[in-house]
This record gives sequence, structure tokens and C-alpha cells, in this order.
Amino acid sequence: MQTVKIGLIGAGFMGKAHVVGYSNVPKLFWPAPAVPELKTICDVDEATAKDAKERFGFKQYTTDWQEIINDPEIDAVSICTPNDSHAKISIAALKAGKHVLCEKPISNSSTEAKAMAEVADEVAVDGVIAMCAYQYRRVPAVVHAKKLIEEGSIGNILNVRATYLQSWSADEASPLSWRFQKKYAGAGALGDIGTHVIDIAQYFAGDIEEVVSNVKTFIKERPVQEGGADLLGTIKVDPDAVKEPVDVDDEASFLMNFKNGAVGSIEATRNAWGRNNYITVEVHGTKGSILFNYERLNELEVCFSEDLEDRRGFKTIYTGPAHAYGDVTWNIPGMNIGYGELKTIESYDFMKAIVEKKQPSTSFAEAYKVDRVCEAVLASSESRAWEKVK
Ligand code: 4PW
Repeated sequence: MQTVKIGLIGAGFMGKAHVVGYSNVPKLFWPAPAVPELKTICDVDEATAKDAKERFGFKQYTTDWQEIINDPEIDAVSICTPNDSHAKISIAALKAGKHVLCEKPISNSSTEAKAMAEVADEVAVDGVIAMCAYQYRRVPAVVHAKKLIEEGSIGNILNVRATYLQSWSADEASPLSWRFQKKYAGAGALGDIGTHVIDIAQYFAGDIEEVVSNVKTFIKERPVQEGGADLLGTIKVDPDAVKEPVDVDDEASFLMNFKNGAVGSIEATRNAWGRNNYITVEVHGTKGSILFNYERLNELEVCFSEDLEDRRGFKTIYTGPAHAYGDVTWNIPGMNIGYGELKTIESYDFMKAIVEKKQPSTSFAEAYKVDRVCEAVLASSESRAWEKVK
């Protein structure tokens, strides 16, 4: 069976998620399209890189990402670094003929994202794969929703209402990680989590044409943390520690019009006490409605207008072997999958794309579209008016 040698850049929270994904591909999907082999892990912090090598079972570690690009043995590169480095690493890797799985958002600027999509297109003719890790569109329930939409089960889409709400930065003692600094993150809640639901909204209803937004920063400074590791709010810093400014959004919400005539809304915040990974996407069509909530990711709520009036209402489908990625969802619906299996699904699709030489979603071109929507949202928050997605 073919093996794919992996170089992984960025050994923080997301690096761990990619490792869980790769390691479980042959365990959950068999025969696997290809078996990922963990070759080199890179982190700018040597102690982190060394520790990750041992813990995750890589053959070697480095603190210089160029070593991964220059290693002729490495077939594929996972990019799990802060957003500002996605473009330079992806472009270098693709030009070196390596397949790329890049974390989201694909970049901090649509100019960079465009360049990335162009390079991805150029190398695609040689069978080089470029994929952006918008993993939530791969949740079996989300894939099932897409199938129902495509089959026409809910008719023409009228409205897409989506939220991505978390609480981990609601505490003012949550440190100033790179996620609160524009030079690294580009944007705040909008870029970090809003982008996931923009991706799903466009997956379901096609391109967003224009937006009008409301964007705000409530916590204007945060305590500086020791070291650069991304702790996602799990460690609080002494609130009396030195503080530095937050220059990205806490809250981003917007109305949107799709090219196909549908309307909708998106809200994103990491400051919503009680909401943890609250991704909801509700779609209303001319013949029914669909509701997905990631906090109940093994379920899809559906309502069909053709049901008799006295029993019409939302009903729950529990995903399992009958649905997409049935192998990974264990034998009986209700046994349930979680974030680890979702990253495994993503790694499986990446391996499959490499073997079949077929560009997967979310392609760099689609991820570039997400960045363009973000730019329109930020432009609208300045102009206080509807802005076209350029
Ligand atoms: O992409 C998102 C992240 O930046 C993730 O899906 C969850 O929220 C986990 O970390 C942040």
C-alpha cells in the first residue's frame, strides 16, 4: 500500500489535531487510500518541536520549516501555523511539488489567497493537491444536509442562518495569543471561526454576493502571555499582568445576499458564555428546513412541508453507517463521532485526493472566496453600508 510521508509545521493545538487525523486513517478506514507516515515535525520553539516528535511519533524534528520543503522524501505538508505564514509556506511547498493541507483561514488577505489559488491551479496539472482545512463541511450530518439540498428535498433555498459561537475568550484574563493580533491573525472571531460557517453557507447555497455587517471589539486589551503557544483560553493570565491592545474583532455579524437570490445571516463570537463550539446552520427552503448544530454533530434536524400537517415538524436523523464516511462513524448510529474522527475524515480525504490526483474541497480557490467575503464584511463595518464581495 502507498505511504505518504508527512512534514507537519506548527506543533500546537492544531498540529495535534492533524496528527490524530493522520494516525487514525488506516485504523478507521480500511483499506486506506494511502497510509500517512509521520516523518518530520517543525515548530519554531525547539522544546515544543522535540517534545512533539516523541509524543506523536515523528522520525525527526526541526525548527526551520524550509527543511521540510527541501526534504525530497517528504510527500505532503500540513500547515498548522498562525495565519500570516500560510501563504509563504503553502506556495513554497506546492512549488516544491508537495501536497498541501493548510489550516484556515487560507490567508489574511485576499491578495495572498489569490496567489495561493493560482499556484494551486498551476501545480494541479502535475497531480499536486492543495486543500484548505475547513473540516466542518465534512461532518457526516453536514454532508447529508448537502445531499438533501442537492436532491431538492427542501426545495429552493430561501434563507441560510448560521452562527459560530464560543466562550473561550469571554474572560478578560484569556491571554493575548496570536489570535488577538491583526499582524498574525488578520481578523478576530470573523477570520478564526466565522470563516467556517461562511464556507458551509457557500457549500450549501453557492456564492455570497453582498454583505452588510456589524463588527465590534469589546475587550480592547489582554494580558500578555509567556511564550507563543496557542492555549485557546485554557490558561488564564494574571489580569494585572502587562496588557497589550487587541486589534481584531470580538463580534462579527452580518446579513448576506447570495448570487442565487437566497438571503441569510452569520454571527461569530468567542465571547458567548455557555456556547462552546456552537456552530449552527439552519437552512429554510421552499419545501422544508434543515438544522445542524455541531454540539450535537451526530444529528441532523429536518422538516418537510409535504408531511401531513398534524405531524409536520423537525425530526432527528442520527448519522451512522448509512451516511457519508460510514466507516468512521462506528457500527450503530448513536455510537457517535467527535473532533478526532472528523480530523481523520479530513486526512482520509486528503490521502484519497493524493492517490486519485483529484482536487478535493475545500480547494484553495474556494478558500480564497471565503477570504473575499471576510474582506467585504470588514469593509462594510467601515462604510456602514452593503458591500459587494469582490
Ligand atoms: O478553526 C477553529 C479554531 O481556530 C476551530 O474549529 C476551533 O476554534 C478550535 O480552535 C478554534
